Amino acid sequence: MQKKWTLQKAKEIFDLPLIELLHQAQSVHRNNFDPNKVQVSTLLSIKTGSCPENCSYCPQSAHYKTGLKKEPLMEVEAVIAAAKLAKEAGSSRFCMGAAWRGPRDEDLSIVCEMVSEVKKLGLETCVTLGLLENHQASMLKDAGLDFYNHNIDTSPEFYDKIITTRTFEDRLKTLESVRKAGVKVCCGGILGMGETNDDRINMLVSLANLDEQPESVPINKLIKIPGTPLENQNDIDPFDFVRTIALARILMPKSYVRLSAGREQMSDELQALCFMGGANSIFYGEKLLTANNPVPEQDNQLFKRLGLEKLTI
Ligand code: SAM
Ligand code: DTB
Ligand code: SF4
Repeated sequence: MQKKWTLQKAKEIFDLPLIELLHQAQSVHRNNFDPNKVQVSTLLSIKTGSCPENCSYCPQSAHYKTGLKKEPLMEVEAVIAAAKLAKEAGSSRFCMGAAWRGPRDEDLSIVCEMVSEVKKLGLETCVTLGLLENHQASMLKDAGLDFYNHNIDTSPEFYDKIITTRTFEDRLKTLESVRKAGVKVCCGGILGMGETNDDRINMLVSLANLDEQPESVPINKLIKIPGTPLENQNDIDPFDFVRTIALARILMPKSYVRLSAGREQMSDELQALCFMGGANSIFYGEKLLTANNPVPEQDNQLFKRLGLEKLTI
């Protein structure tokens, strides 16, 4: 059983002088990972828009007018073609996302087919489909799924300021089903939604104190989507962003900490500080699910300038 982190201890770490915090995070990182290797995942939205949930940040929620083009569940062949391109571009993991509250079994069977086919290409597989029942997690496991992404998004205290159509506990229940089925967990959140540093710390303590820590921890920076309630949110202080990454590294030493959505709005220097603080994974490819990501040439250039290499599986 791993040790439980207290809020007070986590806060002390978060509040260290920045250089000391980065040093501690980098030391933890080096004890557990090659410091110059970055894991690379590519996303594909396999079902887009019309989501019944009211997540205040999300372009795909049916509650907000974001002008997004809706798309039904993709054909398996088209998904395989996208996965092949991702592999050729150097991605090691392919993550398929659907804008559902949770899947219906009929749809899940099709997603299972996508998972088996993508796995055959030699890629790690990940899906994010919303809330799952135990039997659905097992269906995905049987199809060969490696990771399930399901974010807690923020602290338990701030959660209902952002989403009211499902609870923090609902999310934890799905994470339990995923674990029980033997699928690895990808779970993180979003920064810059108006939460305090205490909320950020609480979110990380919640993740770190799960019975088993998530293997992947995506830290997203809010992409402000016109039409959503958070479209005019103030930006997070970039140093608080870096502190949150560094704290994630220290609290969850063996997890891949992914510098996720929002990199298009970050400077190269800020991204470099995040890698220094222990981030060792990114989303790669010009699109996230529906929003833009830096184009691959730009990321290749950044990796070259920083002497970083893509991790191969
Ligand atoms: N519908 C599923 C769910 O919510 O679990 C899966 C897809 S959902 C789009 C995956 C994650 O993307 C969310 O949990 C959230 O953390 C992140 N996300 C969505 N919109 C975002 C935005 N505008 N900025 C940053 N992250 C965002
Ligand atoms: C995660 O934490 N971030 C990714 C992935 N998991 C599924 C999604 C980011 C979505 C950003 C907004 C969009 O592209 O629609
Ligand atoms: Fe739906 Fe997921 Fe977007 Fe929430 S984050 S509105 S559940 S697609």
